[in-house]
This record gives sequence, C-alpha cells and structure tokens, in this order.
Amino acid sequence: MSERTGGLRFLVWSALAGVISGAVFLATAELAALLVARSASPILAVGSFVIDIVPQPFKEFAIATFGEYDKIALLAGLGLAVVIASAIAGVLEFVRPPLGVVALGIAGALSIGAIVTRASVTPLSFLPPVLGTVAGSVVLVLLCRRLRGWRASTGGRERAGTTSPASNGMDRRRFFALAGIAGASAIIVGVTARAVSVATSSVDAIRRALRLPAPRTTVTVPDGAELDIPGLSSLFTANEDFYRVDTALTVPAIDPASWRLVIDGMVDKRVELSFDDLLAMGLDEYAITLTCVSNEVGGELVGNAMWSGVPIRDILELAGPQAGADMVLSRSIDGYTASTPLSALTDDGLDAILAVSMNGEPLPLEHGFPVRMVVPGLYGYVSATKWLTELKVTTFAQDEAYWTPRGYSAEAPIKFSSRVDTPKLGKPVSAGRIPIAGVAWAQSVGIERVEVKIDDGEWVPATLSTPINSDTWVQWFMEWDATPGTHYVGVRAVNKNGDLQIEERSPIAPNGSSGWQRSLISVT
Ligand SMILES: Nc1nc2c(c(=O)[nH]1)N[C@H]1C(S)=C(S)[C@@H](COP(=O)(O)O)O[C@H]1N2
Ligand SMILES: [Mo]
Repeated sequence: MSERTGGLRFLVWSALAGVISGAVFLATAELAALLVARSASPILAVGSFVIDIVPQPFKEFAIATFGEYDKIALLAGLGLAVVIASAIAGVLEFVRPPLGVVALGIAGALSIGAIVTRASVTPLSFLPPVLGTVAGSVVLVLLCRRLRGWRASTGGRERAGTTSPASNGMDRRRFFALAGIAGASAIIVGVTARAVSVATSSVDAIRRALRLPAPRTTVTVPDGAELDIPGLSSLFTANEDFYRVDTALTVPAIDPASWRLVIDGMVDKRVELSFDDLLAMGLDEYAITLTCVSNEVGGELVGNAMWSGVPIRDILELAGPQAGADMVLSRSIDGYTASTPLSALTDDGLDAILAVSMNGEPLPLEHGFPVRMVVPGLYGYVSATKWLTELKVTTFAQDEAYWTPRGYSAEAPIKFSSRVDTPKLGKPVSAGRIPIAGVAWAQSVGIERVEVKIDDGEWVPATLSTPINSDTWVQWFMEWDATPGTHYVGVRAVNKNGDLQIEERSPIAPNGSSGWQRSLISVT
C-alpha cells in the first residue's frame, strides 16, 4: 500500500473515531439528562435553539415541505450536522491534537448556551453537556492514541524497525475493539435513555388519572348542527386529529400539582393561582373553533373542539388590570409568548377562556396540558398559548410576543374563511347527483351564508348546518349534478356583519391568508 493511500485510510478511521466520540458525547449527556435534568438534553436544546433563531422564510419552507414532520426533519438535519462536525473533530484530533478535544469542548459550550436560553434551568442543567464533553473527549483521545499506534506499526516499520506485523495487527485490533465497544454502548445507552425519558414522563400518567369536575353549564349542540356527508369534516375534531402547531421540540411536561399561573404587570395586585384554585372557580363548557395563521386557503390548520374552562375576564379581575393597559402577554413554560388585546379577553360577549379540557378529557399534553388559552376570533399565535404560566397585563408599546419580531403582526384577528372538504382532487367521484360540502368559520361573528360556484356558473347559496354558536365553524353542502370531466368548485362566505370573504389572495405572513378557494375536482 502506498504511503498516500495509507495516510488517507487513517484519516477515514480518525473520522470514524470522531463520529463515535460524538455519539458517546450525546449518549452520556442523554443518560445524565434522564437522571438529573430532563430538560438539559444537548441535542434537543440545540434543536429548540435552532427553531427559535432560524429566519422566518426558512421556517415556512420547512413547514411547507415537511408539514407535521418538520420537527423530525429538523432532528434529522441536526443529526447529519453532528455526524459531519464530529468526523471533522476526529480528523483534527488525529492530525493536530488537541484540536479535536477543543472542538468537542466548543460543542459542549454551545450546548450549554442552548440549554441556558431555555426557560427552566437549574444548576444541574450544566451536568449533561459537561459530562458528555468529558466522556466524548476521553474516547476521542484513546481512539486517536490507538490509531497512531497502529499507524506507527505499519508506516514506521521500515524506519524504526521496532514493530512487527504481529504488533501491527494487535494495534489495529485494539483500535477496532475500543471503537466497537464505544460505538455500540453509545447507541444502546443513548437510544435507551431517550426512550425511557419519553416513556416515563410521569405527567402522562398523572393526566390519565386526572378527573376534572364536570362543567356547571354545558353547550347545547342543536339538532341539525352536524351533517352526515362522507368526506365532510366532523363537527368536532377528535383530539388525535386536531392540528398541532408550536415551537416546542419536546412537549412540555407539567404536573398540575406544581403548576402555577402568575397574573402580574399593570395590575393592582399580583395574583398566583394553583390548578385547584382555578378549578375552584368553576368550569363551564365552550365550543370554539381554533385557527392557525399559517392556514392556507383551503388548508387543514383549523379545528373545532368543546373546551371546558374559566373566563379569562374573571381571572384578570382577581388581579385588577390598571388603566392604560391594552395587552396581555401570555407566557408558556417554555418561554413562548403571545400578545392578546386586553379587550379581546375582557369584553362582555367574548368567551376568552383558560381551558383545562378538550373534547371531554384533560388537555392532551401536545395541546397545552394542564392549562391553555382559547380566544374566539384571534389566530392561535396571538391568543392560544399552551402550557400557560403567566398573564402579564401590559401594553403593545412596551412588550412584544414571540412571533412579532419574526415577521407576524402583533394583532391578528382571524380572516373568516370557507373550505371545500368533498369532493377533493385525487379522489375522483362518479357522475350523478353528489353533495359538495365543506366548512366555514367566522369566529365571534358567525357565518351568514356560504356560496358555491361551479366552473363559470353563478354563485349559488349552499345549505348551512345549524350553527352551535358564532365561535364555531358551520358545515355547508350543496347537491350537484356532476358531469364527467374536471370541474372547478369555488367557495366563499358572508359573515353575520354582511361582509363578503376577502377575494384577494394574500400569503399567511404577516397576518393570515385570504382568498376564495377554487378547487379542481374530477368526475368519472
Ligand atoms: N406554548 C405555545 N403555545 C402555542 C404555540 C406555541 O408555539 N407555543 N403556538 C400557537 C399557535 S401558532 C397555534 S395556531 C395554536 C395551535 O394550537 P394546537 O396545537 O392545540 O392546535 O397554539 C398556539 N399556542
Ligand atoms: Mo398558529
């Protein structure tokens, strides 16, 4: 073997040594995080940090490309970056020690940086990245030492004449034995630690055992509220099917027993509530349709649920908002914030609530357990804070929410909209008399009328289901004599104020999409 390819071969093995050390780093940190500080996993902290710092267009691209899998795509990308960076660290340690160890130290420091920018840090949060760095460095140094021994025993043979083919084989075996043991243990320990961490999230068990008081008042769902048409969205969206949008890479796990809500800022007196205090105020039932600002015309980021909770008006009253305040900055345990106009939370006739249940069960962890906000008429990002921990009464002039510096409006009422659910492109229907059906929503105002237009025909009023209230979507349908071929189905709504849905198309940023959906369907 020539000197050059021989050297190249060792560079490849040093890269492998780096990757194994990186895996040892992460696995050690995962194990430490599991034992002492669950929120201090370097890979998840760095991932969350990336979510918060990536520019908005990139985030939109990720959601558009990967949809609900955006977080998995992020982790895969991060994993690839870790492999490449640790391979480079391995080569560096081999050719210019201790540069590889320095690189691991930098990775440790970056992890600490990402961890401390997350909300809940304790002194123990430093342990996982520090122990990870130490373990990764030890393995890297040992592997590179054995690799050098192996190289010396092959390359240095003629020159020094001190090593034999036998020792060459032995050095080689020593390198691979350590690499194999370290690599395999890293994978086993890392995967197990992460799996145990997910499975033993005791909050999940607490949630399952939790029995909430029955609501004092319930919502009556009128006859005719739900149409029975295949392909049409059900009136209430099941929790498993409910869209999920948030910046949380791992779902926060909050024990209701330790949950506290702080109401502070421009208030007469600061108030702190426990979960029991909240329940003691009495629960009432509310049907409210939630919509995400990222919902495209015709999109799926909208869902309807039956919530139980307490009016935010009553909660704020306990603290006494002061004159001059015009906004409530709600904060989640993970630091996420939303800015909601004070009036949207306090006006009579607007049912803004702190919700504790969703469709008859405690809020699912992904949907904000144990307490979240639900405000009819405003997009989720300015109102629907999950894993709620603080309501700060303040002003728009003084405070800014998470999405405001990221290209979204500080205030964002929902642009009312309508959607065709069936028929759908890609699901051809047979010619003959068929229903065209969908949903329409104008939270806090109500839908007056939905109109449908086939191809270049006239706008024809559709039949509406009986609305539950003005905060929920309505279903609509129209019988149609479908003829073979492809057709355009257009839909638009009129709200109870008599306003026509905005025709002009606009993108989701900065304050929600608009436009009339025109969908292509095929009839066979
Ligand atoms: N803590 C927290 N709450 C949050 C968010 C978030 O990122 N973090 N996203 C908001 C957005 S943009 C929307 S649309 C709704 C979505 O609620 P869902 O996931 O329960 O459907 O939650 C809101 N509440
Ligand atoms: Mo959203």
